[in-house]
Amino acid sequence: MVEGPRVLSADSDEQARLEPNVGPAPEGNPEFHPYHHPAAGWGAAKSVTRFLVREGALVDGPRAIMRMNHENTGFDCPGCAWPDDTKGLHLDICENGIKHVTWEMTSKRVGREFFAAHSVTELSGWSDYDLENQGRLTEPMVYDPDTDHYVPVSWKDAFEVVGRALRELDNPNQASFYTSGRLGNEATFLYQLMARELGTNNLPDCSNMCHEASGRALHASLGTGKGTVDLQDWETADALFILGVNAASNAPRMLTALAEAYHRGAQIVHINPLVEAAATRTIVPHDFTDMALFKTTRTSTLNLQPRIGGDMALLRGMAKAVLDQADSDPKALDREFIDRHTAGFEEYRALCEGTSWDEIEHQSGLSRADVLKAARVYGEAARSIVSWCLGISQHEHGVDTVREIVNLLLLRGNLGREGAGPSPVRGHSNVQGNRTCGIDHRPEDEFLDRLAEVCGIEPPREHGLDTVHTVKAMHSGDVKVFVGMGGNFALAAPDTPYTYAALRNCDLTVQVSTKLNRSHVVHGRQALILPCLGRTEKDHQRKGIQSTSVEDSMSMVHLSIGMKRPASSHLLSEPAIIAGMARAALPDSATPWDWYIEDYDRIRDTMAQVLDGFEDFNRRVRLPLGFRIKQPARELVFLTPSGRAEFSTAVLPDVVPAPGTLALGTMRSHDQWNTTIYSDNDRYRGVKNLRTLVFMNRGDMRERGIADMGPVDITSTAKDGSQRSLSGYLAIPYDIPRGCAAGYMPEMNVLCALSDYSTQSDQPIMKHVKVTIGPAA
Ligand SMILES: Nc1nc2c(c(=O)[nH]1)N[C@H]1C(S)=C(S)[C@@H](COP(=O)(O)OP(=O)(O)OC[C@H]3O[C@@H](n4cnc5c(=O)[nH]c(N)nc54)[C@H](O)[C@@H]3O)O[C@H]1N2
Ligand SMILES: Nc1nc2c(c(=O)[nH]1)N[C@H]1C(S)=C(S)[C@@H](COP(=O)(O)OP(=O)(O)OC[C@H]3O[C@@H](n4cnc5c(=O)[nH]c(N)nc54)[C@H](O)[C@@H]3O)O[C@H]1N2
Ligand SMILES: [Mo]
Repeated sequence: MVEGPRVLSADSDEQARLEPNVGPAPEGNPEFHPYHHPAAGWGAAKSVTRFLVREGALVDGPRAIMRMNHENTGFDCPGCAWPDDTKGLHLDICENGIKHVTWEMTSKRVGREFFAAHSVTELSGWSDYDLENQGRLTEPMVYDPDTDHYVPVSWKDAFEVVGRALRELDNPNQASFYTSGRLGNEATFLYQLMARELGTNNLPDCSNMCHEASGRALHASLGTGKGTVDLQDWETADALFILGVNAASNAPRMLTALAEAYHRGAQIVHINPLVEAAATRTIVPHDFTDMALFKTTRTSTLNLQPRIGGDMALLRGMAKAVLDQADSDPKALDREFIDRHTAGFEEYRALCEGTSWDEIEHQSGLSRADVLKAARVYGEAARSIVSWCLGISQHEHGVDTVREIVNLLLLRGNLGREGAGPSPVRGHSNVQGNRTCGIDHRPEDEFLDRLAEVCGIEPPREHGLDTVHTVKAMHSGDVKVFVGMGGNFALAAPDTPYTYAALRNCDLTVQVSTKLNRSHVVHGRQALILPCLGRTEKDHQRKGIQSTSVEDSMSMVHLSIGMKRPASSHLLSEPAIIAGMARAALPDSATPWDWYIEDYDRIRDTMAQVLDGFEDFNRRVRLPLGFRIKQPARELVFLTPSGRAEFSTAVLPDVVPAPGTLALGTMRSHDQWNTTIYSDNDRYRGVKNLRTLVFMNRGDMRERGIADMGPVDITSTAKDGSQRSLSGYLAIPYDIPRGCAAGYMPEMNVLCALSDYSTQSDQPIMKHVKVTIGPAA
């Protein structure tokens, strides 16, 4: 593994400034060998050990990991949002969670000497891997334009830089406050309070790129923005449908649930253009006997590979089959449920009848026989759960597709009872809690009313900017101050060069971070790096060690308490940083910012008064497993206009690529966390030492004269006709349907036009980029 920086080998400085170069230098030649081993198990154990050694965390790492995800005594895994196992050994951890924690606990540090030694222009030439790999940030830094270096600044002065910039704005809507889904609930609440007290709802978050579509769809159909099932439901379902998620890499703890489901005889249907590792077999990593005996468990009973974007047609086909079946077998439908709890059934039935099998086959890319296989599983199961992630949401018609999932569930009353319902797999560990606690650019009036009453502020009523529109507004100069509470906005957002230009056009960019990343070197005229405590670290405040709370994918809220000594004595907690900025920006504020920071129980007491479902917050969050936020839809209470669950009736979109073009999905490798790349390997897909790749169907490669592992150029065409390209990528022949291609984010954000967002959710279309691919020129 390289330790020194790798300078980008771009043709020009300008290109180096514009194109991300994310991964580490390859250890060797690119390799591709299809993977035939089970997911998790010993491959994962080996990979973890190598990683602990590399990060110098061999002692602290394992000790911390034993404290992870314990009932209210440890810290919450800062990785994904899969809920914690509530029984057994409490060893509910995974390879990627361990990597994630270890990455935060690294013994490497990036201090003032580092910034003195390297100018920002020099650092912009480093790969993203090398930036993050310098270790933990240790003290606040401010950009000095005269020397082009970051220099140390006191916290007080740093807050004053932010305060002055915000006070001097003509209008509070010239600032935008981004959240990445790591932020705990208490910090989240203070952050939105600061923005709204200032007078703006410009609260973009990573959810705008992630599950915005799911939230909007569930809201429209069921009157709740969240899934309705919990882990116990997963343990009692007869059929699990898993759509558009690479669970073995991105929600590895789901493997345990799948293996248990298989053992009890449940049907497990994976729907994904790629047969991912979770759709094969696993060795349950915390089952020591299985590990010792190399005993594998199947995690799938049926795999279907629709074309990219073909899910809605498949779901419509399944619904059509269920309705056909009902002609001869009335039990195929749950008529009582439909009559009592839903609206719009007859219209939906007519729509299904009017959709031809030809169209379903053409749009899904699956044969009628295959669609019927999935329909049969669904029809025979008394209790079904449908689970999904980005393969469903990051599409033009993401909202319609999630609503189609709900349509299908409603037909057989798969809602509001054990073992049944919709179950989106959320991304970041607290992305769901962020929304619950007020990060929303389109807040509801009732929430603002309560915020006004309890906190004594006058929150703005006008909707704010989301991620895409924040980039646009920075680009045009309408937003002048950007604050990033975590995350790596420069690389996570689409249209990399455009987003870079937008950030560089700001008067001030502020990044609250744990590690150095691209968003620090792509900055505004003034720039601050504010380093914060990580979730694994002890948070000392006046009234003692503080805890924060988080909400998982299944609406469980529990405490997280750090146990490690902070990476540096100069770090502040995220709540303290927010309070510092708020005091400086709002000198006349009546909000007791400092008093809140002394004891987070005080923040929670206020939250209990503002937020639905948080009554008695401080007591309930300290129950052994925390508490579950009420889910009205789960109780068959639908906060929709009709007071019922609403069928939707969208016609099938045309997702079939035009002749000569392909639909490209951007996704994660096994060895990365969003914009953080751990290595150039993608173990379960059989790739080593390579990220600049594109997975293609062999037929599509042959047709274009592309050799196996041959270099290609990729050109995307946006809705507005503009083109973007990447060159020198290697084509990997892969088991993926004709007309489809896939490669890695964030590199491929270069191909995603900012203007190509879904008209249904404003979410960037990251899974259906229209491209042409040919041999490299
Ligand atoms: N280790 C690790 N864990 C993570 C993350 C990480 O980067 N690393 N990121 C976290 C975050 S923020 C999120 S949002 C989640 C993301 O979790 P995922 O949704 O698994 O993320 P992606 O890697 O984008 O994978 C998308 C999956 O959808 C499939 N797919 C693509 N297009 C389609 C389609 O049209 N239909 C169907 N049915 N499938 C399709 C792809 O083949 C791939 O399996 O993971 C979270 N967990
Ligand atoms: N093309 C394409 N683009 C995508 C996606 C895709 O599938 N395709 N997926 C989208 C999705 S789903 C998401 S969620 C976004 C992710 O977007 P972000 O959430 O913005 O990005 P991350 O890579 O998760 O952020 C990593 C950085 O977070 C900081 N960090 C880590 N831990 C902490 C902490 O505890 N506190 C603070 N303050 N900072 C911390 C570190 O400095 C690290 O460098 O990317 C989106 N972009
Ligand atoms: Mo995400």
